Amino acid sequence: MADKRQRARVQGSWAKQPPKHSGQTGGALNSQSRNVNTTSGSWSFGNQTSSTNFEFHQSEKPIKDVPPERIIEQAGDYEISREPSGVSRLRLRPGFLCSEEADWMFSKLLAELPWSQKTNYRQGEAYEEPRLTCWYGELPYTYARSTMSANSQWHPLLLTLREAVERASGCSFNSLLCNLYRDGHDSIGWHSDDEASLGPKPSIASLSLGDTRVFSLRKQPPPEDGGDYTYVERIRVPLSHGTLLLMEGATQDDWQHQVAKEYHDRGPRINLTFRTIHPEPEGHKPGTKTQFIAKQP
Ligand SMILES: O=C(O)CCC(=O)C(=O)O
Repeated sequence: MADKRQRARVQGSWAKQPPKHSGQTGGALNSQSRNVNTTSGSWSFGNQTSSTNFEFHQSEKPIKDVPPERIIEQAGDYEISREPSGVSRLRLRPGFLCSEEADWMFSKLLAELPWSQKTNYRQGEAYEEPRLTCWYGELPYTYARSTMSANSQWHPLLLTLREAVERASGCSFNSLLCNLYRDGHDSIGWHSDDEASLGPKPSIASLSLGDTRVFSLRKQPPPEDGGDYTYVERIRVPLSHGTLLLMEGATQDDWQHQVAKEYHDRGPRINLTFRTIHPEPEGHKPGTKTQFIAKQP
């Protein structure tokens, strides 16, 4: 992908072969075409002599630059985009938990939460998520065509953390998705948390414990780019032990996020994402995207 982004800096197109001289008959390798005086370039294959003219034409499309990746690592509130859909904002609080607190909480949650590996579905194919998860909330949560059952047996430490996160963020949360990345090979792919059950413009609070991993965001490309992410804005946010990150406003509409695999050693990391789940409207298919609801009268 980096290579593709690099190559994308140079744009242009090779012109089609110019029209053949009038009166010319036969295929591309007829005797007249062999004698064309080539000024721009020619190719020949073995002792087969053929010539083809090429001219370089600058693309009529404007040359686009690949924006440099932005790194956000200092505490603060960051407006990352402003679109018709609204403002997307990140709020970063490294050291939200001091390291001693974060140390014992990490050990306790690693040992005491009911971690398991979930099976998801993509284009009808089952795959095991490359991380362990568990879910807390009065309502179930469906994503990637598989459902985590409602679980109201909150671990007491998670209730304490929920209160602390609610105080810091000014939001209230009724649910929690816990992720355990066992090592650097565990990951979560590009996605937005935009299931209809999260409601429009959800605020999501993410608390990290354990080894630092990079949380990456990429902007949704404009419709004319047909799903090509080559030129989109990108942000990296290293999430260290005890860091709180809030995603707000239109972030789930206009950006995707991921935690990519890493190829050097990483220790385990727990990520707690506090969310609010709303009951699905009647007749609504669980786990489908927000747009579905937006289209309802
Ligand atoms: O582990 C993280 O920081 C991100 C988790 C995440 O993207 C999610 O649970 O939707």
